Amino acid sequence: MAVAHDPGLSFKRISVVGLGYIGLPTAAVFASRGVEVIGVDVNAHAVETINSGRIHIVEPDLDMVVHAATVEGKLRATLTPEPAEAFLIAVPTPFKNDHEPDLSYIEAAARAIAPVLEAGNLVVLESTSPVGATEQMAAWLAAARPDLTFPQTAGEDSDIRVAYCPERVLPGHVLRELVENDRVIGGMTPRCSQAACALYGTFVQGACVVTNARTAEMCKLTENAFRDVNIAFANELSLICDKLDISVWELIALANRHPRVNILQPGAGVGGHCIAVDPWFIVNRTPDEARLIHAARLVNDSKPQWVIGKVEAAVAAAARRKGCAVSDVRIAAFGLAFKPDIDDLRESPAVGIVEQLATSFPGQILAVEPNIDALPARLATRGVALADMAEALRTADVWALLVDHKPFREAVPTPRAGVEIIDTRGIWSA
Ligand code: SAJ
Repeated sequence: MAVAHDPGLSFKRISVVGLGYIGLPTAAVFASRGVEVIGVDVNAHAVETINSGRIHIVEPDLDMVVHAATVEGKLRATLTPEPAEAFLIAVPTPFKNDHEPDLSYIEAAARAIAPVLEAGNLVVLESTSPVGATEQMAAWLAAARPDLTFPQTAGEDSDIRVAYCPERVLPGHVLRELVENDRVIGGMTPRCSQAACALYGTFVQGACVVTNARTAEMCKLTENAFRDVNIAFANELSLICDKLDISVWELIALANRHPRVNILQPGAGVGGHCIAVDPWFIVNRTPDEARLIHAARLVNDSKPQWVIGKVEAAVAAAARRKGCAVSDVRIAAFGLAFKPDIDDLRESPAVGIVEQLATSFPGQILAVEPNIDALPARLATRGVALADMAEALRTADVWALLVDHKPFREAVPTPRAGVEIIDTRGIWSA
């Protein structure tokens, strides 16, 4: 149910807890709409950087918005929470070794804001979370503040309103998607939802669609699990086609001509901070039921190892053809980021592939990554060299295309005689 924003409810001073990839853009967008925003983070470097009008993360145009918000005095960062009308919690929710969700950051944030909560406040959880996390957060808050009432016991009459409102923005397009995307609002009671709708109505142009907290939690996980399953289908097809000597790129293009078929693209694996993580929150809670979602995770997680096997075979073939030792074969890896046209190397399958190859082929690897100036330490210390595209194409015997960045898509190279190509994205061999 889409809800009209209640003009009677307006927020003049809010607090965003966790100033990372979601919290900082959200804080900046609220501030740009004239709301006074207190950003809270445990990272002193982040707090200092933001207060000086700069940013500590990479996202197009975010630096300008944060700069303007701090200069106008609308955004201020601090290590310690202060009173506010609404609190948005956007802290990490990683998983532990056995894929058990780790809610310790949410617990720490709840305990940190509890002392400054006042009757009438709204607390919104935005972090991607397993089902039940919002109720758990409300329980932590209630335990810390027995003098206040919460929705789990007081229902509609609670002093504090609590809701789950997941972010669903695409890295690289965060500022636009924050404003334009529809927003799922999962209040613990209808009044909690109403308050959260009023809060997001400050800047959201998409619809604010109301449900309960558990459905909203599951909705976020479902969106990313849906994408993971679809990418796994494409990745599995790439393995099948390789075995059957069929071009998977041609196959997918042909199949996608069917009016109800829309297969995604295979790649070197699934990276980033969301799609490779969130489906595990479903599998962990319902292991017997989530069989397809689990299988998709395993398919996508195994793809980098398959690519490494292909590169190793290509190196052996190149050595045979040149009549040289394997250690004399030069390998070029094109792309290190976790997806095209960004500079984010964290949780990137390409980095893992190059790192493992560098152990097997020390001093033989050139990495071409047009979006960075220096290699991460885990590659530099293993003897990988950062090269430009022309040098890598001129000198390498094996070309491993790992990420389809724009420069690679736009300048499709003509292979030198004998060059071995492993094209994980189908742009140089399709
Ligand atoms: N990938 C493929 N083939 C494809 C599409 C993607 O191999 O056809 C790979 C990418 O190369 C990358 C990984 O999947 O390694 C994830 O990239 P992505 O662009 O699919 O997603 P993210 O992680 O950047 O952002 C996702 C988005 N979720 C969905 O599209 C359902 C975004 O809207 C979410 O807000 C974000 O996760 C999040 O924060 O949860």
